[in-house]
Amino acid sequence: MKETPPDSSESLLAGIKSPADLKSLSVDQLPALAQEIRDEIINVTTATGGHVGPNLGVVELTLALHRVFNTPADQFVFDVSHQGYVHKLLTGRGGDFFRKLRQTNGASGFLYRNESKHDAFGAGHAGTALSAALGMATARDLKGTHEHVVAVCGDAAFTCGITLEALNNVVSSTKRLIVILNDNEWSIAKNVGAIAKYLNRLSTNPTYNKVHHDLEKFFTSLPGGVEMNRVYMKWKRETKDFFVESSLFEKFGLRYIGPIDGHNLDELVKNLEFAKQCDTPILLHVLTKKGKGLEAAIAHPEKFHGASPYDPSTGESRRISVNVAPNYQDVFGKALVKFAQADKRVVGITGAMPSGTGLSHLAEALPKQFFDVGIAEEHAVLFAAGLATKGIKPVVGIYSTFLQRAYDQIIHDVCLQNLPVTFCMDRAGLSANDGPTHHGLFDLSYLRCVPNAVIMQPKDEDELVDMLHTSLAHEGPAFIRYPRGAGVGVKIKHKPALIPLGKAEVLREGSNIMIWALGPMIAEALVLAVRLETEENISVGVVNARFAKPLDRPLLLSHAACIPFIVTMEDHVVTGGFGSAVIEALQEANCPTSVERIGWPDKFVEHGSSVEILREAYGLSSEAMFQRILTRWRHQSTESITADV
Ligand SMILES: Cc1ncc(C[n+]2csc(CCOP(=O)(O)OP(=O)(O)O)c2C)c(N)n1
Repeated sequence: MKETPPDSSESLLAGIKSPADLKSLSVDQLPALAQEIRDEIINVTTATGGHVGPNLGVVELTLALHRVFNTPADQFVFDVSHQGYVHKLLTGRGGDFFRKLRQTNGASGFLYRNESKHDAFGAGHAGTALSAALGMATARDLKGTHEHVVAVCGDAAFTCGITLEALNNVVSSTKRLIVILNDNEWSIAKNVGAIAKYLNRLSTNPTYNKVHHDLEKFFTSLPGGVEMNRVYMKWKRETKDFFVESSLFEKFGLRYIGPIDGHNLDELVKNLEFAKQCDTPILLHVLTKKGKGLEAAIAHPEKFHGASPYDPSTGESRRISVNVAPNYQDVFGKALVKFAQADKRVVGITGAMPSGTGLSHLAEALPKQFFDVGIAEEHAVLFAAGLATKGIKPVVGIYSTFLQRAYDQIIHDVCLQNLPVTFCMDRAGLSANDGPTHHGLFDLSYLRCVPNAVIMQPKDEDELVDMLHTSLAHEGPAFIRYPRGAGVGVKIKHKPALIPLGKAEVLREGSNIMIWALGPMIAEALVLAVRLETEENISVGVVNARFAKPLDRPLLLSHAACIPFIVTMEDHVVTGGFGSAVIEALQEANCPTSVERIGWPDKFVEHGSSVEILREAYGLSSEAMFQRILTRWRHQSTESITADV
C-alpha cells in the first residue's frame, strides 16, 4: 500500500484550507494539484473504500467550479453527492478528516449541510440535484439576491423521474440556473435507456452544436451582435428545429453548451465563466472519464463505482473474507435464476443496481427475463405492477432505502390492487459506512401499515430461498428484507420449502422471557438467551418471527398467556417497526404482558467505521442489550413481588 503523503509545504493540496487558497494558485499549478488530489483519493480509498471512479472523474470539473464560483455564497448541488470528495478536499475537509473517510468521526462519503457550510444540499439518493437547485435558484429570485446556483448531475440522474420533472419546470421557475451534465456514460453499471443513447449521440456527434456555435460566434462578432444573437436564439426556438435540430435540453428552454472536455481545465473554466453571465438557464454537457488516473478503475468502472478497500496496483479487493458464507444478494440472485428457469413467467427488475442486488446473475443467465430500468424506482414498481396484471411474476430487487421512493406505487398500484409482486429488499438494516441516506431502517414501519402487504425476514440464506419461493407462490404483494453482506453459512436445501404465511418458528423454549426476533437479530437473541440462563438463571426462549406481517398472533398470544416478559429485537427503528406490531397485537387482545423493544432509536444514525461501533454507540451491543433485558427483568420481578405482597 502506498503511504499517505504527509502534509508538507511542498504539497499544494496541504496548503488548501478553503476555496480562496485554490484561487490564489496560478493556472500552471492546477494540473499538479489535480494529480495530488487524485493521489490522495486513491491513497485514502485503498484503505477506506468509497466512490473511487466517480471522484477520480470529476477532479478537473470540481477544480474549475471552485475557480469560477465562490462557495458558500454561490451554491453547488451535487446529485447523489457521492462525487463530492474533491469538493471536500477544497473546502477545508482534507488531512486526517478526509483520511478517515466513511469512518467514525471522519468525513462522510456524501455531502451534508451539517458537515460544511460549503455543502449547500445533502444527498445520497439519485436524481435530487436539479429539483433542489431549482428551488434554491427560485428562492434567490424571490429574495432578490444574486448568487449562482449550480446543479451537478450525472448522466444517470437523467434517468430519474424527478430530474425530468424538474427539467420540465426550469424555465417557468427561474431565468438563472446552471446545470452541469457530468456525462461519463456510466451509472453504476453502464447507463441504460433512450436518454443514455441520446446523450451518446449528442456527445459523439458534435456537428449540431458546432453549427450553433459558429452561428452564435458569427452574430456576436457583428456590430449590435449581442442583440442579433438574441434574435437568432429566439428564431431558433421558434423555427422548431426546421433549420438545425435543437438539443433536448433546448426544447425544455435551457441553453445547451457542449460537449465539453471535462478534463481540460482551461475549456471548463471558460465555459463556466460564460455560463455565469447567462441570463437564461444553461446546461453544460461535460464529458468525463470515470476512474481517470487509476487503471483498475478505468478497466472496471462498475466495481470501482463504489469499491471496498483495494490494492491500487491490481484493483483486487483487500477485504479478507473470514466468512465462507455467501452474500445474501448472491443467494437471492442465484435462487432467482433457478426459479426463472423453471417458470418463464418469473422476471427480475432493478433500478440501475444489477450487481448490488445480485440480479446480475439473472441478467447473465436469462437476459430476456431481466430488466434494468435505470434509476427509476417508481417506474420499476409500477412496471412490475403492470407485468403482474398479465400473469407475469415480477421480482423487484431493490435496496430498502431506495424503495422509499416508490411508496405511492407500492400502496396505490401494487397493494391496493393486491398484485403479486415480490420485493427483495437488500441492505435492510444498518449500512455502516454509507450513513443515514443508505441505512435500511424504515421499511417495516412504512410497509406494515399497507393493507395486503406480506412482510418477511429470513434468519439465514436457506430461509431466504424459502421465502422467495413462498412469495412467488403467493397471490399478492410480498416483501422480503435481508441485510447487507454474508449470510450465516447454512446449507441451502436442494428443494425450497413453502412457509405458511404468518407462521413463526420457536427456536428455543423459555418460561421467564421470550425474545421475538427478526433476521440477523435472531443470532444475537440466541446468544443473549444462553447468557441470561447460564449467568442469571433466567429461562429465555427465542422465536424466529419470520413475518412482521401477518404476525403469528396465535403463538404470540400463547406466549403472552404464560410468559410475563416479551423482548422484541429488530435491525430497524423501533418506531412503528416489528416491536410495535407485537405491542399492538398484545394490546388488541388486552394482554398486559410487558414488552421491551430493542431496535434503533427515533434518530438518523450517522455513518461509522462498522456496524459494531454504531451498535455500541446506540446501546445495542450484545453487552448493552444483556444489561437492558436484565435490568428490566429485575425491575419487573420486583414489581410483581411488591404487587403480590
Ligand atoms: C434513488 C437511488 N437509486 C439508486 C442509487 C444508487 N446509485 C448511486 S450512484 C448511482 C449511479 C449514478 O450515476 P451518475 O448519476 O451518472 O453519476 P456517476 O456515478 O456516473 O458520476 C446509483 C444508481 C441511489 N443513490 N439513489
